[in-house]
This record gives sequence, structure tokens and C-alpha cells, in this order.
Amino acid sequence: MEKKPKTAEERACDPASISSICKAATDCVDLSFFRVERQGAPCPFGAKGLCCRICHMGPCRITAKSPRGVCGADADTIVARNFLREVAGGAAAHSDHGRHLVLLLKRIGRGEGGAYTVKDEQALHRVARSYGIDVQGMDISALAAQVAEVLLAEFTSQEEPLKTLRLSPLSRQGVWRKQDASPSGVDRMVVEAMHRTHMGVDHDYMNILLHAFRLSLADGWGGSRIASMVSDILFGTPMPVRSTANLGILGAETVNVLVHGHEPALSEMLAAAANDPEVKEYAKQAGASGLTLAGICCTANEVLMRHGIPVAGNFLQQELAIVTGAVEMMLIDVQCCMPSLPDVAKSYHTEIVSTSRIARTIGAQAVEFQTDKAYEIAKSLLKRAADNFRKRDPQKVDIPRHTSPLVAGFSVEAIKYMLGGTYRASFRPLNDAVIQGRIRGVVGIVGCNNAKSKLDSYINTLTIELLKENILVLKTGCAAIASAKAGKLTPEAALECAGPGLKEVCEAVGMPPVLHMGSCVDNSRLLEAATEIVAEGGLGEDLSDVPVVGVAPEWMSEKAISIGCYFVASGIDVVLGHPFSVEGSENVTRFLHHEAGELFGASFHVHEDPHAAARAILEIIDRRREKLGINRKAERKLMDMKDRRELGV
Ligand code: SF4
Ligand code: MSK
Repeated sequence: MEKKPKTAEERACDPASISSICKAATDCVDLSFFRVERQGAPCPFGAKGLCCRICHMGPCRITAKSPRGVCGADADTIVARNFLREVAGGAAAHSDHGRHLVLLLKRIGRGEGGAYTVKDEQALHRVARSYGIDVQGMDISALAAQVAEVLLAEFTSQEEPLKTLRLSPLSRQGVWRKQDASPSGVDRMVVEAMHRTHMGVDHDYMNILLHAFRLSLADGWGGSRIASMVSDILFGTPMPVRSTANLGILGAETVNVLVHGHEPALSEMLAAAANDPEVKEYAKQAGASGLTLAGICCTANEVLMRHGIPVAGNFLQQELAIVTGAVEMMLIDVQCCMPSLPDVAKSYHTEIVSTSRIARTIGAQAVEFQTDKAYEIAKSLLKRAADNFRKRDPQKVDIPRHTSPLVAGFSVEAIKYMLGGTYRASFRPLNDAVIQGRIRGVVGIVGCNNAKSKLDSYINTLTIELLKENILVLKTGCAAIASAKAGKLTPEAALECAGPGLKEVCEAVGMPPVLHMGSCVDNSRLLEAATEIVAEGGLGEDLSDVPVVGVAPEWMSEKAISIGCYFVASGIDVVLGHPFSVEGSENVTRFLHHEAGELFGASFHVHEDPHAAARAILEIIDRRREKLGINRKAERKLMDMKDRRELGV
């Protein structure tokens, strides 16, 4: 019997998405939500990691009848090789993003940055000092050039372990040395991953998986960490900022321009150009009341955190934004931009513009981003969008009215400032609250949406469950946008769900219990926050001691696999909302779920139900609290006069 198609309500939980999914069906527009159903059940060999396409004697598939490929590779080798290649893909994407930013910093240092400057000199000094660069008497350009050189050398380091690893706790560096997991430059680590997984090279699943963890560390403590640090230097360290989320941010009367992808360089210029009086006037001449610049996915997170630019939606809403019929232009850069966008746009007047030399899409207009002309390019793109406004068909416009207010921009510096003020900025109040039990632990909820599951549902259910249990929640990527849409990024709304201890701390400090910490590369900020907790003292010596867990509920990209691996290799347990494609090998599955714990003090756990995930997370946190000797409920007794007399005070 043919399966009944899902209703819009079964595909998404926020009303804006539900209404746009219905509109797409009426407009006969194909969406990922529909394509996933046409795909049917996934190929079991692919889903379990048992298909090998590494040489042309294959493709080989492992079955009970043929337990080895033509070359003799068994399930363990094939599954582990496929896994390592996925980690390499994810680490490469994050790190190449980081490299592009460092190259921009280098150009600024050379005086070739065009309208780009070092926005945050303190951040530049901070980074320079952390690499042992003497900043005394250096002018900003020279320092930018020197920092860029040091960071570029991190990507290509051949034999030396990454210098950036030194930003982690000393004890963790010892674990990596002991397990032979300290990576050198990500360029070499990725090349080595491709070499190891070539036909006839590394066949030992444990050796292959160890390299997956090593490589992921070159992402988390290398490429991604560098990307976050350099973004702060170039565009400013994020500080809390108010804004709005969901499709309703699109203006019925304004020229609507969406930035989508991951790299913030051009969108920073667009943010500046959107305020240019010439551009504003041009939009008015086109008949609009103004211009709305907003974002999708992680480019959205980048410009949200630094400029308060609204977020139109997360990963699965990229097509839905076009379906509103009210988007004049969508600018796509790298990562997570669906190739379907120009097809969706054909039904409306939206122009899709691709801006990265390395990311072209058939049907999109390619306008290459050039550093020295970035501001001019940004202005001309916005004017082109205004020209498109004249082509908007009012009959096709239906903007869901739903929006939610939010607060974002919680860099580690911002959290420290919030907790301790200017003169005593530190994590001490957070550590004390964890030790006293008012905050039970800290959980980072990260990652994507996945068309296989109901948009945002797992993320939002889990977030509420954890807040009730006094867990401070840190968020990045599309998971952060899910919470924004659900209204859980405002202090007021989120506090309604928080348990009494967490609520008390948040009210005292004036912070929300869900902190938006940025984009996908900013998962490195979660590591930075956990390192601050260790450094502050009282919660163990290593990241594997602190009551911290990472969760990727609705993950879909290879980057999420790399992130998961560098969390685990850093000593932080990771809960996945659905499994990796490794179930074809019991040995590989056991290694990731158990033996990794013996090597790194943390491992992967899979829970497809968010309530079960919440229970598992609390167990991990309580186990860690038990080991630290702090797993007791905070006793808070209000003293009456009799008690006081007894105390003699
Ligand atoms: Fe088959 Fe081995 Fe070639 Fe893979 S490497 S396709 S298992 S022969
Ligand atoms: S954008 S990698 S869907 S979080 Fe960073 Fe969202 Fe995942 Fe892309």
C-alpha cells in the first residue's frame, strides 16, 4: 500500500513553516520536505556504511553471503573508511572557511583589504598574545600581518602539533599526546585521511578511527577555532544583541534580501551597504518602503550576532523563504545552500546569486566577491535586488506573520562580562552555581535540521526538558535558530521553562538560560567555554571532568560528524538524535560508543527520542558530578530568629 504523504504539521512545528509548506504545495513548488518522501527508504548498505566505492573493482557491498569486498576488505574496514572520509569532508569545510578569513586578515595587514579593517583590536591583541607574539609597539597592520602568518602556518603544519592545541587544558593536551591523537595542520590531516582510505592502505578500523578523531581535533582546535577568532578580529567580538526570527521578518513593502551559507565576509559588507543612504533611496525609487536584510543558516548567525540582523530561518526554511514570494534576492556563499534554490525561485521573481568562486549553482547568477571592491559589489547587489522588487507579483506574496524576539551574541567574552562585570569578568559565578547544584550542568545543543525528521521538533522538546532540570543550554547553528523561532532565546520566555536553581542564577546575573553562541564554526566557542570552566577551578582538571555534554539532535552534514568527533576527543560526551552510518560494523559501533571512552574519557550515545536523550544526558551529568563529589542537592534554608540566636550572630 502506498504511504500517505505527511501533512505540513507532521513536517514542521513552527506555524510559519507550516503555512509556507502548504503554500508551496498550492504553488506546485517542489521542496526538500516532499523530495525526502519520494526518496523512500534509504539504501540499507549506504545507511549502514557497508557500500564501498573506493576502487573500480567495486562498488562492493557487504552481505552475509559476501562478507568481504573484491580486495578482501571486510565490514570493519569499509565502515571505518567511509566514516573517516565523512569527518575529512566536515573538517575541510570548516577549516577552508577559516582559511579564507585568515587570508582576508593577511590582505588587511598588507594594506590590500579594501573597505575591510581590523574591527576589534583587543581581539587581535588577545589572539596575538595567545600565540606568544610580542604586541609591544606594533602597529595594527603589522600585527594583523604577523598573526595571519602564524595562523596560516597552522593550516599547513607538517609534523609539529598545532599551536592552537595549547588553548586547551594542559591535562587534555597530555591525553592527546598519550593517545597519539595530537594533530598537525588540517591540510595534512585531510590529505592523510584521503591517503589512508585509498584502496589498499589502512585496513585496521581502530587505526582509521583514531585518525578520524585526530583529524577532527585539527578542525575543532584548529580550523574552526581559528575561524571564530579571526571573525572576531575582523568583524568584532559578539556581545548580546536583540533581534527577531522567522519568516515573518520579511517586509511586505520592503526590498527583501537574504544572505545564506556560512562565510561572513560579504554579508558584513552587505550589512554596511544596507544602511547606505544611496541604497535606501534607490529602494524607495523602486517603489519599496525600505530594505530588509536578513539571513538563513549560519551566515544569518554571523550577522545576527554582530549587527542584530534578523534571521529568516534555519536550514529547512531556505526554500520556504522563497515560497513567500517576497524575496527579491538570495545570496548564497558556501555550505548548506541547496542546489534546488534556483528551481524554487523560477516560480517567483527571486534572483539567486552565488558569490563564492568555489561554489557555483546551475541557475544562480555568479557574482564573484572581490575583497578590494567588496563594498561596491555589496551596493550594486542591493540595487539589483531593488530592481527585482518591481517584478514582484503581489498575487504570489504570502508572508507568514509569525516572528519571535530573541537575544543572541554570547561569545565567551560576553559570558564572562555578564557573569563578573568589567573588572571581574570571569566564569567564577557559573562554576559556583554548578558546584552548589543550582545549575546541574551545561549542555551544548548544536547542528542542523534534517528533512527526515520534523523540523525543530527534537531540538525544542529536548531544550525544554533540560531547562526544567536546571541545565544551562548553549546553542549554535540551526539548533540556535530553532530555539529563536520557538521564543526560547528571550530571557523572559526561557525563564518560564527553567528549573528553580537555573532561574535564580539567570535572574541574578541577568542572562537567559539558553545562550546563542554563534554559527557552526563557533562550536569551538563551546570548547572555549568548557576550558574556561576548567581553568576557573573547582570542577576538575580536564574537560572530561566537567558536567558538560554536547548534543546534535537533527544533524545532517559531514561537519556535524567532525564536530561530534572533536567534542568526544576533547572529553565531552556527545548524544546524537540519530545514528552515524556505521551500524554495519559492530566493531566500529562499539569503538565509537564505548572504547572511545577509554581513550578520551567520552564517547557517542544515540537516542532517537528527545525524552530518552534528556534522561541519558542527565545521567552523564550526574555521573560527572558524582565523581567531582558535588552531586548533592543545594540545601537552601531560610534562617529564622531562633536559628540566628543559636548561631550567635
Ligand atoms: Fe571493493 Fe575493495 Fe575496491 Fe572497496 S576497495 S570497492 S571493497 S575492491
Ligand atoms: S548551517 S551545517 S544545517 S547547523 Fe551551519 Fe545549519 Fe547544519 Fe548547515
